[in-house]
Formats: sequence, C-alpha cells, structure tokens
Amino acid sequence: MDKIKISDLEIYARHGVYPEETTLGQKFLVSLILETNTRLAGLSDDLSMAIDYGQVAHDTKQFLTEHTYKLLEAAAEHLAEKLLLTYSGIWRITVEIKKPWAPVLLPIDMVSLVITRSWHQVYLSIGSNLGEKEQNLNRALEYLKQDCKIQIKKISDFIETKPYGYTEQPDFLNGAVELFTLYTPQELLKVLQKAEADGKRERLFLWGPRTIDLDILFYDDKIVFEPDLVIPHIEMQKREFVLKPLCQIAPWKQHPLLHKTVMELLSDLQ
Ligand code: PH2
Ligand code: MG
Ligand code: MG
Repeated sequence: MDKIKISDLEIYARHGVYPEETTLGQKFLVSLILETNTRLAGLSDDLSMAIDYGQVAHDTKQFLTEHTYKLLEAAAEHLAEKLLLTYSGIWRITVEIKKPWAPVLLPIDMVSLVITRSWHQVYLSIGSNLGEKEQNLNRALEYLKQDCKIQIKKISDFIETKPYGYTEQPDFLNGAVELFTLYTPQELLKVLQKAEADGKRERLFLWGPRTIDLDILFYDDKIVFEPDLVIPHIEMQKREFVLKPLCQIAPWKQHPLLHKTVMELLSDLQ
C-alpha cells in the first residue's frame, strides 16, 4: 500500500505519569505513517480524493492537546484509533510519539513509542434455529452495525439448512458476513458474545438449538489457537452450512492452513 508520512510534528501537551508532566507539560514529537491507496488522488490531482495531511496534522495536535494520558501507550493507542475512525481511506497507521525532554533525571536523548494499528478483514458464520430466525440474524447484524469499530461489508443470502451434528432440532437459517474491524480476535469474540446475549441467546446444550450463533471463520490470515477461540474455525471445511453462504461472498478466499479456496473446500465437501 502507498504511504503518507508526517515526521516529527511538534506538539506541547500534558501526557505523563510524573506530576510535573501533567502540570507543566512538555514537548512531544509525533510521526505518522498513513497506509492508503493514493492512485485516485494521483490520477485526478484532486485533494478531495486524497487524505489531507494538513488536516491530519491539525487533528493530531488537537487530539493530543485536548486529552491527557499517563502513558505514551495510551496516547498513541487512542490517537491511532481516532485517525483510523476519522479517515476512511486509512487502512493502517503507524504512530510514533517521542518525548525529547522525558524527566527521568538521566541524560536520555529521546524516549519514544511506536505502534501500528489497522483494520482487519473478518468473515463470520451466523445462524439461528429458534424463534423468528431471520429477525434474530438481522438483529445481531444491527447490533454489530452500531459499533464504530466494525464495518459490515458483505452479507450473504440466508439459507435454510438441516441441523448438522445433533440432528433432532429445528432447521437453521445460516448466513455469512464480511466485515472490517479494529478489534483484536479476542476483543471481537467478546463483542460477538455480547451481540448473542443482546439477541437473548438461549442455548439448551452444546450444539443444540439456539436463537443466535455468531462464529469467527477467518481473521485476516491469522491463526489463533486458544482455549476459547480457534481461528480459522476448527471444522468449517466439514460444514456445508458454513461454506455455502461463505462461497457466495468470498469464493476465492484461501484457507490459511488448508491452502484451498472456499470454493474448493465446498466442492470437496459436496
Ligand atoms: N450450528 C451448530 C451445529 N449444527 N447446523 C446447521 N445447519 N447450522 C448451524 O448453524 C449449526 C448446525 C453449532 O454451532
Ligand atoms: Mg457455531
Ligand atoms: Mg458459536
């Protein structure tokens, strides 16, 4: 991706753990790398197609002077998030904040922190087999849409599927969703669990009927293996109710461990 760099923007602000830092303030130097696609701006020579680095610099100064954080980590984290949410063209951002005058009573030239934050591409499987199934799926999607750190990009058709696994239960309505998010996998899991709770999820037993089920299938090409979260979803390649709707919105997406596209996984299964 293309990069716009802003180097050592000087800002006088009041971040710090020591009392003199929050009362007297000190100088900060802020550098940003904005990852974005500049092709359209380049071809059109039109500022409205571009990320205006002047505006980004002013927003950065305003943000860091209007807020006070104890930690450089917090200042950088919140600034990165603010800019990612404000400028839809920024996919990834690197923020460096330097403290040239850090009052540690030792001859330090500079203290600084560098972080990179980004949107992530996620695919979900959604399902319901209790109550008003379509309404349950839509309600969960509405819940996710209200979260500014989630942008829903694509929704498959909802399809009726026979219960897989434990078969003595009603048919499911299943779908797949593509979204972009600023959350980490664990944070996203918590948000999905809240969305399930908001949908008054009832689940009688493991693999049994439920009003709403939201599962992470892919998170970029990341591999996660934790007690409460496995990505890619552990048995997705065996489940037509997952692959069929997913194939509608992401046929060419490659499974990062099996190295097959969703379309290949589906035709292998069928
Ligand atoms: N979910 C399960 C178990 N079985 N079968 C279908 N057809 N659809 C589902 O969403 C589903 C299932 C556990 O999450
Ligand atoms: Mg499930
Ligand atoms: Mg689940």
